[in-house]
Amino acid sequence: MERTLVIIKPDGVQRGLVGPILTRLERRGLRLAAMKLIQISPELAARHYAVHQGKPFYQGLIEFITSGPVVVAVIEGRNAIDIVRKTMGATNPADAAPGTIRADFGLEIGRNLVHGSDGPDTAAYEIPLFFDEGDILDYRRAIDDWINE
Ligand code: 3AN
Repeated sequence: MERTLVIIKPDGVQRGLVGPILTRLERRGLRLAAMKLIQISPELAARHYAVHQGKPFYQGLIEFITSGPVVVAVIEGRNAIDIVRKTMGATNPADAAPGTIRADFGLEIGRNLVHGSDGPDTAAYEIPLFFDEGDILDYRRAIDDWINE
């Protein structure tokens, strides 16, 4: 099983799309391992988006992600990182395939609703920024055998 960090960004929370976004991930069979509603501090945002430091959109990105509550979650499943990325769609909602979260709910790159770790190294870096190991629950659901062979 693979774990990935998902953030429902301030636009997703403000627009009342927490449920619909989580539903799309849950419906695929992915399992919630941890989740909370928080407001990200500028310091935490800087650590999370460290790779984007110096880029033209960096300041706006930090301001946006800290502008209101977000839902952060650890989501797990087989190939969870790639599956979540494909379910979210391309970074720019204008380029995202219909049926993806970003295409179905968004229009602009700076308001793209959701974040998902982009690889195993990124997930390993991002998850501990938001969760202690003890916050991440290891459990099985009755439906798991109907989702995974
Ligand atoms: P993703 O979230 O799909 O992994 P990244 O990691 O390339 O995309 O970018 C992180 C975030 O930075 C994006 N979710 C988006 O909100 C923002 N971003 C990326 N590129 C741009 C851009 N050219 N203009 C404005 N915001 C951007």
